[in-house]
Amino acid sequence: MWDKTLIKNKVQDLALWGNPPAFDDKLHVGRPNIGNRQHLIERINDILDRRWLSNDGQYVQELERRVADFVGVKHCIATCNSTIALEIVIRALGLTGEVIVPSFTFIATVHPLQWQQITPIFCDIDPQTHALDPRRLEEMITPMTTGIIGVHIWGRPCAIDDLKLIARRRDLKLLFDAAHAFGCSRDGRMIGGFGDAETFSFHATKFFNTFEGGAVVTNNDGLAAKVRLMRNFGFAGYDNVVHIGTNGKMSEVSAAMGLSSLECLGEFIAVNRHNYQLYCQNLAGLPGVSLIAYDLEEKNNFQYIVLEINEKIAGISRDHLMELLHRENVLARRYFYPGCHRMEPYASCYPGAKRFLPATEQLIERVLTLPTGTAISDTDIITICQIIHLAVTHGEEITERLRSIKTTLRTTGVSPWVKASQPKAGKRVLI
Ligand code: T4K
Repeated sequence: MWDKTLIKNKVQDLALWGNPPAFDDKLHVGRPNIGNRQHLIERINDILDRRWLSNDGQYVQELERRVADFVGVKHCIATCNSTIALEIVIRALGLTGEVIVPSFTFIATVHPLQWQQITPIFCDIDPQTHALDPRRLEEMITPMTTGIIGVHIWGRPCAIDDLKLIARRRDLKLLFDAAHAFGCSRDGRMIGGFGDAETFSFHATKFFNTFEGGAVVTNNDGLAAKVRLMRNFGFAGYDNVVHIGTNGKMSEVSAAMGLSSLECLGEFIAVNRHNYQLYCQNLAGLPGVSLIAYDLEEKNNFQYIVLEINEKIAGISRDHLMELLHRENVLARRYFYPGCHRMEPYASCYPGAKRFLPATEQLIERVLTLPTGTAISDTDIITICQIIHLAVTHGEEITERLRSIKTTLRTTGVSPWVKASQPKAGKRVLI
């Protein structure tokens, strides 16, 4: 099935040793999908003609209605990004003291707590799901605990029912960071309607984007009203501030992008699904390399292609594989390394956290995320898989060579990659 003419099929061909990379242009994880360009431009012209650029404009209201309908929730409050959405809803829910969160997540799940002097208590994950492990959760609860934030990491629903049971039993608020999970379902029900509230990210790097943006979604009328107030400084009308608030509003141009992206949502998901299947086919059976599975009975957005590298079996570490791919201009990412508990201010504030996080500590050394989305072609994917095959087939040899080069660099100061800075010979065709 592979196009043999594109293969880098010998270890000595790798860009690691100064050869030209497999790709002339960098392939990014998180390259934005662009929706219907013509409709976007028409909407932007309309915004400019009407001179209504922000503050609960008509496109924001339309996007909120459409997202709420799509997800099947009563309320959607669009925000300027999902970090602010989290900050607002955490405050609106009255969370204080300690809140339980995974460490294996993007830092924006955690900062909104610390930002409001709430202590994040890092709980370990289930190594199978990469999400909060309910079996570890209860032991993290103290009299100071007021809530739990579950993360639907990679768009796969976390253990919603178990978290719900624990939250109910221990009288805790339950919030879901659904930044990755727009368009995903659990038991046929769309993510967005679970817990006290959920938050989405519509950042440029998400498969559905509003340039920057996010939303709080909830079925709780009182909470929705509060979040709406807080998003706009607490204004209840001209000159009438009735609540603490911030500026969390989404702009009209962002909403226009959102509406144009929504029109193409099915297409984006179909492309992501196709890419995922292509990666699955082309990486199948590779020892020590596994691709995370999505439950195909559910709705998925397939926006993350996540590999787990078991160095002992693959013969090459995740970091060496990433380095090798970067040299080929494949900018694979090791999301969510090194874990929030190892980042500041958490590493200094809670230096003992890692004792409770063995599964997290193991996973953060293994995970590698690959490019997908509408900006990448089948040939790109097949070539990436070919490079990974080459790396794993010759894992020990590459590892050994890399180590000795790095030792030379340390001892002599001479860059082993000096050839890489020579003028490029263009894309090479091998065999
Ligand atoms: N909760 C979770 C679980 C999250 O994952 C996130 C965000 C949040 C909360 C907070 O959501 P927001 O407040 O952002 O709405 C990126 C995104 O910036 C971030 O939104 C996302 N998660 C995270 C997983 O990925 P970085 O630091 O990796 O971004 P950066 O600048 O390295 O960009 C990623 C790649 O995308 C690069 O290779 C370049 C490419 N890119 C990026 C942009 C913005 C493009 O090709 N074009 C672009 O316009 O965080």
